[in-house]
Amino acid sequence: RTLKEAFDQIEASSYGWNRLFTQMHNQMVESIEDNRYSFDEARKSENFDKNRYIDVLPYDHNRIKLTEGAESKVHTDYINASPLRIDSVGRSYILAQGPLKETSTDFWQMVWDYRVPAIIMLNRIVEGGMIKCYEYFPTASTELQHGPFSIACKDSKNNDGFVHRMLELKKKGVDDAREVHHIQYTLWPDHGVPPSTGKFLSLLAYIRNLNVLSNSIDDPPVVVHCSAGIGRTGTFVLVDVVMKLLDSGVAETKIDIPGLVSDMRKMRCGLIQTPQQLRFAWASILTHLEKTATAAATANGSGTAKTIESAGDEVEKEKNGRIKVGTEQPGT
Ligand code: PTR
Ligand code: PTR
Repeated sequence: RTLKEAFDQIEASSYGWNRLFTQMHNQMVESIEDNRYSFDEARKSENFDKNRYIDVLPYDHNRIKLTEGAESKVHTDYINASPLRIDSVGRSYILAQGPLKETSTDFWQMVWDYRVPAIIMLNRIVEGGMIKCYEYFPTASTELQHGPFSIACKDSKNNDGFVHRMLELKKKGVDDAREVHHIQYTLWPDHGVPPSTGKFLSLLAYIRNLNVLSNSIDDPPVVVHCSAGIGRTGTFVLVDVVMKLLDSGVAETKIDIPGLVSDMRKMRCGLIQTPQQLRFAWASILTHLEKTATAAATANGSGTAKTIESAGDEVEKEKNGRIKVGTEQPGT
């Protein structure tokens, strides 16, 4: 089955996305209840306050360890962040929660330790009147100090829906200034989806063009974060990974999106938070496939490539209430 056929099949049932999502969730809960995955380090008293949400923790078996506990209140190697590696396509990311004031130095320590070339931030500082992330980065021509690190903003450009900042990171006593890209997407509410697949794909295309995403597992990882570092972060990474699989020549009929999400969730829990986020990621991939097909047809000179009804438009329709998704409970 093509990805479009699989999508349409889920779509055909009014509770298709909820059912699929619940199945994936239950699988994960079973493994956690089986104690196959533990969060002991995250729950230790000296680390617990370093978590933004008590229910979003990195697994013991797959967490980022700091080389130094930096200057946080309690000196440990703990940070709420998980490596995510997809070996077959050479992608390596660090998925993290939005830093707290108390963990900002740890965050910069992580960026330094792993030679992170770019930080992709998918949230705003304040959402729905609540603070969702500490402002750990400089926004103007100011320089911030976090423990032994100083971070300066060298350049800032506003794009359609996102801000691209060029930061310079220095560590006290080390003669080395590192450039770190900071891309902040501002159109994505937590537990929600971006306004359209097209807009989201332009952000992804922009980031891909910066050449900061790894192509080999030995390349340094980018950091992707939102508030909890699971919902929006998981959705973003899923789309990038599937596009990379397609780029590398894997046939779309061989790509199992739910299976991929389940594998990714073994590396960080809760990736992709809602059935709508899963649907949005899938729809974005379909929009990408259509664009590639249209471009190929045009390049072949056929010139008659008809725009297939885009999955992105369907997301719009859903907003307008013309397509109902997931309004029924699974199993009913
Ligand atoms: N318990 C929190 C909540 O549901 O509000 C955890 C949480 C917060 C989970 C935000 C996901 C969130 O979204 P994101 O990972 O996209 O920041
Ligand atoms: N809330 C659980 C806990 O604090 O132990 C962790 C948990 C997270 C459990 C996610 C299940 C989860 O499932 P999924 O990855 O399918 O969202």
